[in-house]
Amino acid sequence: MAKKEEHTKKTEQLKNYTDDAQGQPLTTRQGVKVNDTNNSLKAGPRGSTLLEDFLLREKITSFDHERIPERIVHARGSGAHGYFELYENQKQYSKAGIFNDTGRKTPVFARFSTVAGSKGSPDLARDVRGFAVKFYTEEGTWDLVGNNMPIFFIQDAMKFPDLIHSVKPEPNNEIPQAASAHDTFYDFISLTPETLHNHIWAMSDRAIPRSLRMMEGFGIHTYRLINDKGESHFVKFHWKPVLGVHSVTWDEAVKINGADADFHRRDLWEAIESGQYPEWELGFQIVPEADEHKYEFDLLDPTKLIPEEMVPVTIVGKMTLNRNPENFFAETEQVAFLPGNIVPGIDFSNDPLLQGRIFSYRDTQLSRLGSPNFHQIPINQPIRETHNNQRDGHMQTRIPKGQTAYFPNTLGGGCPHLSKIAEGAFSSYEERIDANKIRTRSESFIDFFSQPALFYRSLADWEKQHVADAYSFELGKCKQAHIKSRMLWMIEQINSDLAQKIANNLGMDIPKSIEQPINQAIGADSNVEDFQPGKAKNYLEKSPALSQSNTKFDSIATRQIAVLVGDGFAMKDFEAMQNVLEKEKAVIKLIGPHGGTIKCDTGMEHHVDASISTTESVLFDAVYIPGGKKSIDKIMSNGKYLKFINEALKHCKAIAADSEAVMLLDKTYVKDFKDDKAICINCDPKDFVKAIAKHRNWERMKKTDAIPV
Ligand code: HDE
Repeated sequence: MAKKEEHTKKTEQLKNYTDDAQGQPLTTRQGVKVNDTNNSLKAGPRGSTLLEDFLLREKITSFDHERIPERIVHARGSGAHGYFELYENQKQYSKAGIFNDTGRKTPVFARFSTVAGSKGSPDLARDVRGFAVKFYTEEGTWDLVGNNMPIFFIQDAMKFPDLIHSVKPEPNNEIPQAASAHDTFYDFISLTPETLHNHIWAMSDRAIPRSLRMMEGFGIHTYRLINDKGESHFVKFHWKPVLGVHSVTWDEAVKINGADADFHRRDLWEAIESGQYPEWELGFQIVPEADEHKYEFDLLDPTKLIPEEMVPVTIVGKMTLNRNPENFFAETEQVAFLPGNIVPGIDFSNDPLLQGRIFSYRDTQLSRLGSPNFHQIPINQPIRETHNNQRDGHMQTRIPKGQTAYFPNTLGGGCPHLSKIAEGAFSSYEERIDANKIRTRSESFIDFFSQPALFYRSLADWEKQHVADAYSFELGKCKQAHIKSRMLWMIEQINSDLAQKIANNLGMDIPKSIEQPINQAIGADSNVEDFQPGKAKNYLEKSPALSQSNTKFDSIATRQIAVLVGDGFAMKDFEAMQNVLEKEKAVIKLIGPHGGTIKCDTGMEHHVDASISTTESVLFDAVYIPGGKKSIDKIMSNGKYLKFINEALKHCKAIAADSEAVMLLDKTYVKDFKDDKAICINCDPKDFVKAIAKHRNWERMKKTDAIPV
């Protein structure tokens, strides 16, 4: 599909900064035309090289300084442009233009990331995913910098460096990369029980998404919406993916990291290039001021979610990502998100994690991007004009006119002048606060087991199994028995069955008690007893919204279907399947024994998308094998094809085969799964579509352990 031209104000603005070298001569950075960029200036053909060579110096100096520090967290990321549209006016809650004007297309730039790994780490690490959106609104830029899980590991910004130091590669040997399965992380987690809720999410399938386009996003913190009467409502922001929430298995994740370390980045890029634009709906969970203390948890505690069954999510609009960046560095790398970027109509709550973030992000950009002028980098520029008396600094690219750079002034005509709130100026919500200055943690935050227990109870059996497997893998990689033992005790507070399964896998016993205090994230002069969690409370038996088994299963758009073929494959079978799959917008890839082209049984030539030796089963959502005796004979003699099918089977994917291809299935483990709902033999292609739309047949998991791939 052709790329649609986009005309958001941000796109128009960015066009002024793009360079296009098509048809242009190579010049120096000063504009001088160059006739040789291959050889340095020398004293004679064999040197030495002359200091005078300004062309060499310019080229090499620029190269020497190409790198900027990678983000301390969220270094590995992928971004895209798009827009946000509001469904219905939300003026009862917020006076923000973006939530008032249904006619607007607010430009956005979104960046998705892993947290722990370096910039070049693989996409399928078990990790939280960042979900950051910059809204270029008419009233200034609003950044909603969230994650794909609705809670965070810690309750106070003061603990962030500790958390990140524990999960990053260990400082003595810089091992392991992009992995939480190591002693320092579990040392910290086991001593800091506030982390357990986010941690169990990280052990769930949410930490290994099938696609960035198939994960939820959450603002996490409670924010405020402010209406034009100055009234405040608490709000939690949710992003719901139109394609539903889907994940891969851990075995796939590990293999994808080797087969295509850019799996998520490529998937996002290709979906947008092909016109299958990723979409998320934005939702509000609104809590009136009067209900602030109504719940069993504190709204200011970022380790707690508000179950959707207690406060429903109201969908208010949709974000569509429809344009890939022109240049990764200029846009995705240089984009600077700041939770402190808010606009009138939106305000902060006193969540102590959020409060610290408001400071941290601006600070980090100073060392990452090198100057307080980072807002002038094109991707970071607001779409409305900016005027103030902040001046100078490294890389100032504007030329502020006039004699004055202070306020108040007469010499500059009093400009830039102030605006009243009624004219759109920001003013902070006038919350009444009457308190002592105190360094402590609120006692209302000290419940660490209830919500992880709710999360686990709400999962389907197959999800629970994945969680048990993940804990077993992670703790199995830890070396220190005392850390694993402490973790087992903690997990038992969440769920005894889960703890027992993990203990069995570790070959350990769950300890009856552990060293006190359980919670060590307190001050030395605090009364320790006041900060120890009690048993898990059960204020809601289950929250179905937390389980991926209740997500959407209605589309196979952009799903990658591997069609395994050899020369002479049956065109009739293939065509019937192709027509139905393509109508549903699935992406069909022909996997041949060799690259180039391949002939079907009618003699027609087909382009081979990948030869079997260059691709892997884990990169696809489903497998189809058309008949054709010659083709099947060829495929059957190649073990990689058999492995391909067995792996798809093990990962619970839909597999379809027609006519002679059934003989091939009999050479694989599929022969033992013929009554499986997602094995489609000589079936109506529409049934295959239904099986793919289900994402996986997780029922199959009960029998797949025996498959040796
Ligand atoms: Fe971040 N975080 N964070 N974080 N975070 C950064 O800012 C920080 C937290 C999140 O695509 C850094 O520009 C502190 C919660 C995302 O560019 C840094 C605390 C949530 C991204 C930083 C948190 C996030 C970051 C590193 C505890 C979900 C990537 C580079 C108080 C609501 C944004 C940068 C992008 C990035 C600090 C906790 C999400 C160092 C101090 C909670 C999605 O400033």
